Amino acid sequence: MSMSRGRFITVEGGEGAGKTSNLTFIRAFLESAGKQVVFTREPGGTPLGEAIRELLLGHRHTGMADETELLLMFAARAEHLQEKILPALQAGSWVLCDRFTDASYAYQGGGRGISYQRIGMLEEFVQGNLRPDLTLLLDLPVETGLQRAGKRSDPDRFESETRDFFTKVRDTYLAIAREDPERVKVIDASPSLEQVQGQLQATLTRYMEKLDA
Ligand code: Z5A
Repeated sequence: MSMSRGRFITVEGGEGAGKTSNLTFIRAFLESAGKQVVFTREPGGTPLGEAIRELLLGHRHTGMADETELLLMFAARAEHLQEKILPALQAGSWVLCDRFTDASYAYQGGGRGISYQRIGMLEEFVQGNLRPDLTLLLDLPVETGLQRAGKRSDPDRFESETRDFFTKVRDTYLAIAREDPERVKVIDASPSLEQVQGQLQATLTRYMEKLDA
């Protein structure tokens, strides 16, 4: 793609990591730096993707096969890339996405136990060589995250999982970050919101300085 292509930034994290609380901050920070930001989420981001999200998160299909879950994630992603993400990047916008393929490795791979190799095949098939330019991983101990998330009502199909599941999710995210430290920046999400946002600001500033250098 040309040099004027926008940047693709994803935000990841386990239960109660504070994605919602911090995404608004990240978006405002990028906009104040003069970037045109397209804000979106997975699963979802398009009308078809949001319909798939309802199937995935609702409790109507509690016994869904793990493979079905994975394929639905990638079906929503194919639509999202085609309809929203790629056109926005080509138009020079920065795309800020609440979760992306790292979540498939963490939840369907680590959590459900589907092999990373299989997930890699779908990644290749759906994305070709497109990967996020920068991923911000909000990390915190499972226990702290569950306590924070516990204050919300109506847990969705994933939020109803066990501690063991969320531990595997966290470990997988951290393993991805160790393997790809250039792309994935780990943000300690356990201190106050103000301190978390300080880390986010420092990481984004460094990232933009590097691009301009
Ligand atoms: N999923 C998947 O399995 N595979 C895939 O490929 C993809 C997704 C793409 C939906 O995602 C589910 O889809 C997700 C994984 C799966 N399942 N889960 N769980 P989602 O992103 O829409 O759902 P979520 O994980 O529940 O995200 P969320 O709503 O953004 O929640 P959050 O990260 O827990 O953030 P929060 O609501 O901002 O924070 C939780 C509470 O903590 C809230 O009361 C805040 O006020 C509080 N908080 C936040 N930060 C702080 C600090 N620093 N101190 C104290 N309290 C805080």
